[in-house]
Amino acid sequence: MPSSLQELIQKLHEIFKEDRVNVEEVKELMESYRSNPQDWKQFAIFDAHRYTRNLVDEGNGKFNLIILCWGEGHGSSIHDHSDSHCFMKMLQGELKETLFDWPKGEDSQMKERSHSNLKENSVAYINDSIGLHRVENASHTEGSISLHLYSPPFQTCQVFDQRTSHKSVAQMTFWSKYGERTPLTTASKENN
Ligand code: 2CO
Ligand code: FE2
Repeated sequence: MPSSLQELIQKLHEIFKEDRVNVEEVKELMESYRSNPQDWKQFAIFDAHRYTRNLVDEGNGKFNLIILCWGEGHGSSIHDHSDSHCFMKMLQGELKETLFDWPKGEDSQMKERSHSNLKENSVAYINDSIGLHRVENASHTEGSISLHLYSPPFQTCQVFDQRTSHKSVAQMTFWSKYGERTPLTTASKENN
């Protein structure tokens, strides 16, 4: 059982040396790490307006490990995961995950398939064959922090308008890398 985030990262590096990903193994390993703010607080940089994506580790090119900080009421749009595995572990607070089917036609409303509330230390998993999701911090009083593993790493995803099913491509950007705020660029769009 990893006793720190550093140890978890080491074990993830070992697992991802293999070409095939065993989803259950990764999920169980991430679940077995008990969140300790001392391990990750240097990466947990919030913004007042939007959830932030903070790069922690590049997994030898096999995965990205990212800490996401969700202020009160912050949420993502409905999005896919660019054919990658997505593991999401709660480090602090709670998040609401809403699942959606891929839209069948254009100009139709996207119906919510199911909801779940992700609690501290739990791990959720999604990929494009499972469907799409929206993730939000429904709390009006507490921030939430989650640790995401994406394999293989990706830089863009598709985002969907719930009312019309229209999709567009969003760039995924980092608010910080290795605990250092990313220099501002002219790119205006952060996250999806
Ligand atoms: N996929 C979103 C992102 O990386 C976060 S929702 O959880 O997968 O910005
Ligand atoms: Fe996601």
